[in-house]
Amino acid sequence: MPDSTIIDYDGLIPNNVGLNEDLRVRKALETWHPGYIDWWKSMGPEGFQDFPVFLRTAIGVGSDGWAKYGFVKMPDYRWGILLAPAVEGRTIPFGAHKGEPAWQEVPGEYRAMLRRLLVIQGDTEPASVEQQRHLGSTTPSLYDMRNLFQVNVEEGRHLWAMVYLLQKYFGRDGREEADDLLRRRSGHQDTPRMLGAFNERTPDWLSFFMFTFFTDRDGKMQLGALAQSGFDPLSRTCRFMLTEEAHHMFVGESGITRVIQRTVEAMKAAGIDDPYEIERIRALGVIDLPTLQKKANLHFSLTLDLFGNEISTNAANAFNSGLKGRYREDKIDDDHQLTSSFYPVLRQRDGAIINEDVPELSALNMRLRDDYVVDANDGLTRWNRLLKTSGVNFQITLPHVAFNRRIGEFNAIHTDTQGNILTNEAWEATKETMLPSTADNEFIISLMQPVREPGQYAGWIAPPRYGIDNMPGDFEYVRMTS
Ligand code: BYC
Repeated sequence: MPDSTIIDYDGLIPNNVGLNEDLRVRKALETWHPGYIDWWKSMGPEGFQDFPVFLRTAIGVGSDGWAKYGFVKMPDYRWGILLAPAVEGRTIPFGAHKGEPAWQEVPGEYRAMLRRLLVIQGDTEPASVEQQRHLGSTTPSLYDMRNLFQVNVEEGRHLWAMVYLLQKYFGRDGREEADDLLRRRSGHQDTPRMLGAFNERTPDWLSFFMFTFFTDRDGKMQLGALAQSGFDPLSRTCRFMLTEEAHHMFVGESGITRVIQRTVEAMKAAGIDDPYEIERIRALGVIDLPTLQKKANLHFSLTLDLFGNEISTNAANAFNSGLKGRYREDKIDDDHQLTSSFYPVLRQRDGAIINEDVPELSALNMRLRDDYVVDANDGLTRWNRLLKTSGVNFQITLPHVAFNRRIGEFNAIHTDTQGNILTNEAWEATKETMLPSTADNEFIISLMQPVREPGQYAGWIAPPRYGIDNMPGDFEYVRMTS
């Protein structure tokens, strides 16, 4: 096994998986590389590909000092294949094979299931880059533009991570899947991305911050569950991806915090106490809090759909076979086989939403979704603390999990944000009080005027508290000359 603490930067593809000695996989990846660069140039960030960006590049896989910062033109970014160090003697942590040595090769009987998980995970990564590709031209600052591009190049690296596993362990069909990952397009009528939320548009920066807060957090939960996998290369891959993922959620959480901060500052300066004086607040050029709440309602509900059906045989099989665990499986104190335990699932029965205990194995999507809701709520607490200390009488809340759903138990009903079931007529009459209306979206878009002077910020968002890598406030994070 190659020494995974040493990263080889000499070849075309930086890696710590010994690509130099693995000629077949190296050749497959080098063959895939030009198609990836073509995809990046045509579907990646629009318009700023030749400008140096202050980016972080992974240079190690240890817990400290794993990245370095420097100016890079995005197409020259060193997309590498990095796995967290192997844990000696690791065993399969859950399911029917619990306690057996972790797999270093694909277990034949689970090949198709594993490939499907890799493809779905891989598909989300380029999808998000495609969704965000137009945002550079309306950036609120160079700092934010740099963060957007950082997120984008790392999603690109996460695609490489899945493509490596496909190419290395799945031969010809892995190569075909890798090619298809570059062929599908977010929102395309004929060749869409695989999961619903990854075909939605990200037309403005508020959507971007909400997406990185809510949808990247699904990434955190799903990668957390895959990091437990008994297929060791997947576990190690996901463990390293999670290191990068933390920054993406920071971008979302701090982005919304800065939006809230600017709004409450402007309200105070104008002597407005009532957050529902929407027109007066909008006239100040900031985003009113009820609109922020509607955006949170939208992005939360779209993201819940990514957890699949509450009751799922796929999820049960993935767990039983040792491929996909629960979030923080290693911290849970039970038998890790779940053959006789039950889990409460929210269901709709005869016009009411009720809790029903079902065999836990079949409820694993629901359990992961529950863990997600707790995690998302933690993030909201920080926004609400800011609102409280600023004296504005408003709190951002998560809507009920049945609200605005397309997948799972609640896909055929309408509810309000409290989970009260609505008739179609009541839904049509009230939905624009709960989800962004066309007018709300137009207002947000009207604020999206680019600001590209170092140290300057659009009027609807406060500057960050700290620079990237301790850089000063007027640092030119993206150099506007090629
Ligand atoms: N849209 O048994 P079920 C990230 C399909 S985000 C469309 O409940 P399962 C990131 C489902 O495929 C994390 N179709 O499914 C974030 C199945 O179809 P088939 C991404 C959907 O497998 C930001 C059928 O419905 N990673 O990393 O238990 C930026 C029956 O459903 C949807 C993963 O998701 C949907 N929303 O659960 C960048 C991890 N939901 O096979 C990146 C890998 C369900 O019967 N994926 N369907 O034709 C999985 O673990 C599971 O496949 C899912 C679905 C949780 C997605």
